[in-house]
Amino acid sequence: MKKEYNELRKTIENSKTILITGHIDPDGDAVGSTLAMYNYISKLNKYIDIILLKLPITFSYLHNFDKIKTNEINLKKEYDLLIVFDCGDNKRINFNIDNYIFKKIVVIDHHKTHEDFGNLTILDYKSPSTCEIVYDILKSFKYDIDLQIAECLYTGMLTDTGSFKNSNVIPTSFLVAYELIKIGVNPNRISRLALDIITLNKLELIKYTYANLEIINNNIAYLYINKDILDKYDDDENIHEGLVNYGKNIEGIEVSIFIRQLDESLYKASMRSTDKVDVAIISKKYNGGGHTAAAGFEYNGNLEDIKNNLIKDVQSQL
Ligand SMILES: [Mn+2]
Repeated sequence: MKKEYNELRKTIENSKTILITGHIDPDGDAVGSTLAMYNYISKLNKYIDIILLKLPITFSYLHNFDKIKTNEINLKKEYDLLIVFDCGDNKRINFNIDNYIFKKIVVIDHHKTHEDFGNLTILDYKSPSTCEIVYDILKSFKYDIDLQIAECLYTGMLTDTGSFKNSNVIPTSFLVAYELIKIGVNPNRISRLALDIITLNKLELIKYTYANLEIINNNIAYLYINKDILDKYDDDENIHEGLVNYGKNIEGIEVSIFIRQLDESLYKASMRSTDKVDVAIISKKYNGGGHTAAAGFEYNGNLEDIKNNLIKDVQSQL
């Protein structure tokens, strides 16, 4: 791994213009890892841009959040380097890279279903978050991580591990968290800002979730929310984030399935599992991706079909 870190370091050194991005519908790990690297590179005397379309305001407490471009208007047409974080395949890059020229593309990711698309890929699918990899990278650079970067990294680690509770957590996650807290990260503050505080609209969606959650065969939880309801309560890009977990935390449930309607016949399915079912395998079947315990995909077609197919897929593993 060290060899790739060195190559990354040299690539950054040799690049005058750099663009940073993450995956579509950026979450805490995508925002945290991109901003951590942005904050690091912005001290190196380079021309640097960062772009995340559909950026959730939840993470606005992070340093230089206001520097993130949320549209392509002021991007250059050509960059020496594009660094893509937390993105499992080229279909999930946050914006359409076809309209730009990049001399080199570096990808830093932790998705089990990763499909290579860069000139240099730093992949560790055992790592619970991309932020944990970025911590490792900055440490290998002998970089003195400051509080601003530490808060970015802690945010991604916290959100991708469900507050260090998910099955993806590894011992080093706690060691890294320990180091970040020593630097000055306040776990209570970040936890409240990133995850705990909810808007009144989110409260309405949680009420809807509890009222409409379907339990199938006592081991699968299913939730569907249509576009009208999502639009009604849409006060942030990631308002739906975490709703899938309400199903997962019910006694006996092995897999929680959450489907939200994006358009007339376009749906986004998210799955969370305990440890019996590998949802990455299921999501791969539908051209999606993810991790063993958390995965998802987009589906164009009939809602009842996808619901029934997913239930069959889950049951075949139980
Ligand atoms: Mn991630």
